Amino acid sequence: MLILSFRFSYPLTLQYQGTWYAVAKKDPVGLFLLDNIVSNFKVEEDGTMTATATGRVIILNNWEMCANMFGTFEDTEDPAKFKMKYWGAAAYLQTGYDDHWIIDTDYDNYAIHYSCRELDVDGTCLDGYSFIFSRYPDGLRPDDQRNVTEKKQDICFLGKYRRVAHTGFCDTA
Ligand code: DAO
Repeated sequence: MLILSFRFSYPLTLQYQGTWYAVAKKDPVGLFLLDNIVSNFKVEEDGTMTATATGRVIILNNWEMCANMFGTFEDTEDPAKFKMKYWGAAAYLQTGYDDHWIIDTDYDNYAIHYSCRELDVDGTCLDGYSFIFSRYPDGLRPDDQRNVTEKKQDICFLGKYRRVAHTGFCDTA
């Protein structure tokens, strides 16, 4: 089991609020969010965390659009490991209920999120996805790269990420 070595509990979650740009993603089977992925985290008055995310998707084989997604997080015994219920603003968008772990963050620059949807018989992850988030749309600071690479290795996803472009596709005027 992966032991998280940073602190993620109230009131630190308050520092986690705000905008995060996905700069890299390891896709699950049946990938959904393609690029221009921007997430916004909020801590509600009762202390629970919620998030919105937008991103370019292609649905019904060929229809390219911007998906508006919502997520709510249920606590587990580990303050950085959540169950995330998510759904789209429209009924034809994906819904799900995934493990959602925050593997590491410094709150101000980078964050690594991980989800394993299906475990293999040997305990490795058969179908999972991961986002590398930055507070900046153009990528991680060089100082954070080494740390993020180490964590990608810890979750056995090293070499499986693709860059997430930000072209303004989902920007509203
Ligand atoms: O892109 O294949 C995929 C996985 C989609 C997960 C969508 C979750 C959206 C809800 C809030 C995001 C918080 C990071």
